[in-house]
Amino acid sequence: MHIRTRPLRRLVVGAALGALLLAGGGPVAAAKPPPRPAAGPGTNHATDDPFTASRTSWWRQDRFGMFIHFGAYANLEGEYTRPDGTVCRNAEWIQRECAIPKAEYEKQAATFNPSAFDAEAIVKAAKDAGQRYIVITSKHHDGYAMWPTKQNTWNLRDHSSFDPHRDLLAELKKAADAAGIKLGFYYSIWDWHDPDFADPATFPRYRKRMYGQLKELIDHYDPALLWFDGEWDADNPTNRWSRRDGAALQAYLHGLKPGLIVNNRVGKREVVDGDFGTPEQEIPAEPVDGQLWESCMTLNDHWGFAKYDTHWKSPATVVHNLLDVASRGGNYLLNVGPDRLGRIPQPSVDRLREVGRWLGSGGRGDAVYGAGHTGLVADPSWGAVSRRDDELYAAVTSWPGTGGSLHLTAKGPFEITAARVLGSSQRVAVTRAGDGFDLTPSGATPDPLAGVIRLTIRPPAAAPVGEGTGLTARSWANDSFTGPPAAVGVDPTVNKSYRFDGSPDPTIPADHFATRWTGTLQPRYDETYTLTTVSDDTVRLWIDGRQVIDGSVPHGARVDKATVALKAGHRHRIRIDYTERTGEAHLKLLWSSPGQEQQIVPRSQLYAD
Ligand code: H79
Repeated sequence: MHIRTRPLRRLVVGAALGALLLAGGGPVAAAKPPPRPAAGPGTNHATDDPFTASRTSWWRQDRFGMFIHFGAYANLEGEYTRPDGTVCRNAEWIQRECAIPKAEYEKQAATFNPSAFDAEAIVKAAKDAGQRYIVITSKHHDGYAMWPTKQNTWNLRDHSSFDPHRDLLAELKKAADAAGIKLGFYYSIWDWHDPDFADPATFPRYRKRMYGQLKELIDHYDPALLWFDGEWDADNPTNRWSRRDGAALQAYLHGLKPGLIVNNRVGKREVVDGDFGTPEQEIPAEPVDGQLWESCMTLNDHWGFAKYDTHWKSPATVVHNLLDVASRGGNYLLNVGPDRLGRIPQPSVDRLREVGRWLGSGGRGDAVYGAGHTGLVADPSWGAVSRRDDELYAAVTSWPGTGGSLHLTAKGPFEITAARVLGSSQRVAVTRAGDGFDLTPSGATPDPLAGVIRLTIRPPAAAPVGEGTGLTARSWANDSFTGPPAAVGVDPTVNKSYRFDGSPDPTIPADHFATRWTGTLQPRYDETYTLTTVSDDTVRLWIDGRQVIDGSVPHGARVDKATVALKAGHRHRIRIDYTERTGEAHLKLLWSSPGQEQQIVPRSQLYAD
């Protein structure tokens, strides 16, 4: 939002445009300004900061979710016997990878009858595991809809042997609501079944049906989240999903449900796409720069049910993964693949229950729920450390032998005032040692999966929350900062997603503009901060007159970082020069430090000239 605090000096082009609009018809005498546009010049599509918005609050706290891959492919249970008798194995990609003819895949789907799908049992399995949200495939790449969509007949009601009076997604929604579990839907953009998908001439027809299906999902099941996939460039069938398609879809969804959380595959999986990044089958070594994130992972080696796959992860591995993820500020979405009748495999249920037992005893969940990354300590080799308020949770996956200790490397100035092992009465001796602390527990690990030592800390001294109102923003209708600015105001935060059609002001067109932010930046800690910009097309950042980021060669969405020693309460001069040439436009300013988790630099710490 661009708040004007000073009279504007409009460019001639702006005045001419205004005259043109007036001449275009309508009551000229109307004195009221037109409502702010939802698109076009003057629009910023970044409506909030996902790192701190109430919209994303549940998701940031909950940390642990259940992914469910269930579709017509489950009916084959991972094996396809070709006409020549040979067997081809896969799971949710079986139609494509085993080259099953379309007619044949349709024929097998007609016998799909997940009569044993028990929404309450599934929700209970998630709840027992300590999972607080569920994301289920509403439609995978095979295009088969798991609800009675009105857009086509390639769905569970119209093309199966399932009870036509049942609706799995409605059943799951009801059970999830009753248990206080959030429900979201996976939806594949890439569609192998719809004949209109691959051809640019017919794609608009597909898109209309896709928008129709997404509206059905939102209207009928009110999902908390949409998890897109299949956005990448692909052949067989050709996938031309573009960044422009992604921007339009995100705006459409936002219009349908402003509180919706959406993953980055709604666009092209870039740092500016959606609300969160989606590392798949991997855990990033550090917090992901510039965006929230969630690692999705299988419990064996397949997403969909594969009857031959017994390569299950151990409960210890799952717990360790969850602890690693939480300590880096991410979420963990752990998959189950129900069988042809809709039952979660027993080995999955058993493992989930064991993970839940671990999380639910001794208050160990505090190391995960509502906990996040801390820069106060280095990642230890013996486990992972998360922070929740003024407590650190040292999750120990290799507990020391008798008398042995665990070293904690401190990266910021803090004290440990108390230490205890959760779910155990043993004592922990804390001594200063080398670059940090040694923790010496008096006994053996309280649990074979992992033990958690809760450390109460006196955090680094913080200056009070500031009284800033944002930075001065001057914007030009050219990309060279030439002449008088077209708009001057104060921006509470530097958090802009103009995308393709927006700009800083209705008088500034969507291409070839520039903004210069100036004022002061007031940190709350005496620490080395990492200042992060997410930019498209160019950015330059100065702190106290020294240039620390130079992204002046035009580029697509990109992250730049600078480390700068700042002084608590001191007001450091800041200047950001940003330009948009053509295409998409984005610019965000974030910070993090040992005492401060990554966030958009808040308004209270920014002061205008
Ligand atoms: O829905 C799950 C997967 O089906 C989907 N994303 C998760 C959440 C996914 N799509 N692609 N990939 C995962 C990675 C791509 C792997 C591929 Fe292949 C290698 C595609 C073709 C070769 C995997 C292996 C699928 C077929 C063989």
